[in-house]
Amino acid sequence: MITETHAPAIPAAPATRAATEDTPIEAGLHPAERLTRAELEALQLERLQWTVRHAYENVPFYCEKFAAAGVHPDDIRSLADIERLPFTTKSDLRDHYPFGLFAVPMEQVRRVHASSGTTGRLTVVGYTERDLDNWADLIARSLYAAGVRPGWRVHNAYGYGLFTGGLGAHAGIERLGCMVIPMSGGQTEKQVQLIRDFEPDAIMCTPSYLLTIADAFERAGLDPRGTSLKVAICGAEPWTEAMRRELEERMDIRAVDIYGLSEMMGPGVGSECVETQDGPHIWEDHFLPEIIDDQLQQVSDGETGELVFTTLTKEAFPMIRYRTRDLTSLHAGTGRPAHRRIAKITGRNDDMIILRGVNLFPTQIEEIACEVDGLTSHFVLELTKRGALDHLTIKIEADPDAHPDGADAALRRLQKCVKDRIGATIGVELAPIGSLPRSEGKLKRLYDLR
Ligand code: DLL
Repeated sequence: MITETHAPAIPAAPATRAATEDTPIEAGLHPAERLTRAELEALQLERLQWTVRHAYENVPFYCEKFAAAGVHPDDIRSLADIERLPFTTKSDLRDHYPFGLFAVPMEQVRRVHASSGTTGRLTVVGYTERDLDNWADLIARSLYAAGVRPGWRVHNAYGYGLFTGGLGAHAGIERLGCMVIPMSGGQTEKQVQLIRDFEPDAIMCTPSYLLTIADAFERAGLDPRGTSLKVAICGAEPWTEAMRRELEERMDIRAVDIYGLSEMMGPGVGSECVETQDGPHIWEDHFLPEIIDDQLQQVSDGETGELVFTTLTKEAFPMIRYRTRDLTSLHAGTGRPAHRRIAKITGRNDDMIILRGVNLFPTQIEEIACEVDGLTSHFVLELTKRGALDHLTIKIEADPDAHPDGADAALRRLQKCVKDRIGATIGVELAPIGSLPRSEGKLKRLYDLR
């Protein structure tokens, strides 16, 4: 039985503020981006109360979990009361495969997406018409924040299909009033050709795939700085400031970070403003973020921990306190002041490597690899066992333009830098140029061979 299908609407922004702050950027802001923090929090509470009741009344899993935790939707009287609710994890999605966590009758579901993850069953998510509408709005808002404007051409190289990247971005590009080039991932030579022939203003793809595309331009004897592209909207995998600098420099573009996950919606849960490039603003009118520590307790803004989200408007697939496994911290908004930002994601707590007591993430190696002269950012990490101990080896390609004799010295600099900055002793090996797998979407860096 469904009592109220729709989440409470966004109140219109007060007319006086819109009239006095109508700078060109302000003019394109969504009303929810003009709210004060207090107005936003009032909206969040109203929507949280709706979501909790919607999940409780329509998904037996939530009803049972709330009962076991001794909490009822009536207990949610303030945003702080969210801590009374139980967490949801990826295994809950797998256990209810395929549609067990859907909160509306299947006739109201207009689309599903799914992700395979690294292990086990697919996890499936669903959307009503209104969910899809909200999603398109959020991508349009994200693109606008990235500096994309109506009338632009946007080359979409996120994968189409069950992955949320391609189709999710697609609808939002059209929603903003842009022309979409629905290229999807792969066929790199063709990507190069279409970027030359169709002259897009913006590109959407993973940061590692953008690097593959830049390489392909160079291989074809073309200058990647000479394209029509002005901005890249990159996400779907962790990437570093060093990688951002490399992409911006090599392609003469601005690279902006877009964050999201299927369980919340897909791309566009948060996005960075091109003016500040200081971490994605979470669109807090649709998603309520929290950061928790190892003991699963909320920590304050500024402190690092695991990111947890509750959907605020999702009809088909509400998620209560979903543990993302992504490690980051929350910070006050800048470009969109009422909406908090997340710091660049260092990694997921399931891809942390513990090497003789030292914790490290593939992104920390990326940061260093990008900085060492004579090497490229094409590398993989191999984890092996030597006797009882774990051993990590980085296999990395040398810069083809650097002097071949310098490669060994560059490798030693890399090894020393990892030791000095991270405190870990790792093995280093040169891989023949062009031998390592190139990204066509999400790049796999770590190979566990233990
Ligand atoms: O990757 C959705 C997406 C598509 C986001 C396109 C951005 C652009 P999933 O396949 O469910 O969804 O993977 C979600 O990818 O929990 C993070 O670990 C990682 N991730 C996504 N965006 C970023 C980002 C899509 N900007 C998982 N920075 C998330 C770091 C990211 N990690």
